[in-house]
Amino acid sequence: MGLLSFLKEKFSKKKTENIESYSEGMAKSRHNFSTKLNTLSKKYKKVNQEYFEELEEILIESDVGVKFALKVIDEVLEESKAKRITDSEEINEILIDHMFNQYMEKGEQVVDVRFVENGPTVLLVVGVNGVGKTTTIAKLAKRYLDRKKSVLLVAADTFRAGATEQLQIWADRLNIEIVKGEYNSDPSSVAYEGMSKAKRDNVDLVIVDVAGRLQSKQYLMDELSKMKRVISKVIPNAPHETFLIIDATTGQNGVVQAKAFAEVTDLTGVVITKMDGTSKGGIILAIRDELGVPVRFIGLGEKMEDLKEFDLESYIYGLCVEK
Ligand SMILES: Nc1nc2c(ncn2[C@@H]2O[C@H](COP(=O)(O)OP(=O)(O)OP(=O)(O)O)[C@@H](O)[C@H]2O)c(=O)[nH]1
Ligand SMILES: [Mg+2]
Repeated sequence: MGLLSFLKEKFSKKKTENIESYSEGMAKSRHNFSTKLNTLSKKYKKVNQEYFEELEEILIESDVGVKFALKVIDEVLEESKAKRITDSEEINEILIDHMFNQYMEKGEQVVDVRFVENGPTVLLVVGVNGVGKTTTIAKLAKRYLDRKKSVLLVAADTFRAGATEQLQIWADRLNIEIVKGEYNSDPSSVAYEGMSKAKRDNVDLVIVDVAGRLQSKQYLMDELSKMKRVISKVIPNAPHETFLIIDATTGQNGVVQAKAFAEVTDLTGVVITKMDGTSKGGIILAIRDELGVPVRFIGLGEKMEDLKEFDLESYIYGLCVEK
């Protein structure tokens, strides 16, 4: 049995809350991908060269990236030849299997922040303006507060007017403390202050909101390495996690951003926001393919509870199966 049949059976028996959110949040992506796939298999009962060309187009249009699309299609061709399969619906099942496996094979699967045993765990959150950093930080803070962890926020995004105030609003709502600097002050000194306070108060989790200004790679590298140096001076081995936030609606531009950040700093996770606002949900596969870094969470809406753990099975189901 292919993965798709397995998932249909699994989730039809038990509709988890997660699967409902994925199904709902990924409706646009599903319409773009799965509807086209079904139309294609109706057009070609038996597959041929043209079928695979159109399939490639569908994959690329869903933003999985050209490299990923070609790789997966090669695999599907090989398997279908070896097994002498020509039925297009069966081929589509094989395609989904390979998309899933590609993600799995790329590296580790991990979702939650990995907490260190002693002292504060430091999570850096980086990303360019407007991708959803601040709201994601608030959602993550809430998640760990609900799990009885103490959380401190550090507003090291001092470059955008209003960024600190926004984080302050969230800190007030969540009733947690925040360390912040003046507008345009040195982000590293805010981070230093934040780490000192985290250590003094022995908080469990410190989340640092960092501006990712992409003027040039050298600039970004200098900025991030200075920040990390300062942090590790106060808390050895920190930051323990660095999450990059990518806005799914930016498509291939998001992939370019991801590559740029990965080149200058060690990312331990990616959070993909605004999945509900895009029809190109393949971006998750593209980023995993390019970076190998695990997707930790995905944003499926603007509300607090819309930040979900990334689950590959739910994602594939959301992308492929009409409710
Ligand atoms: N639909 C949807 N909207 C989201 C999601 N995540 C964030 N947003 C919205 O995206 C907008 C920008 O979010 P912010 O958190 O302010 O982004 P930021 O990266 O901190 O932005 P700057 O501080 O301006 O650089 C807000 O209107 C959020 O409500 C999501 O998963 N789905
Ligand atoms: Mg912000």
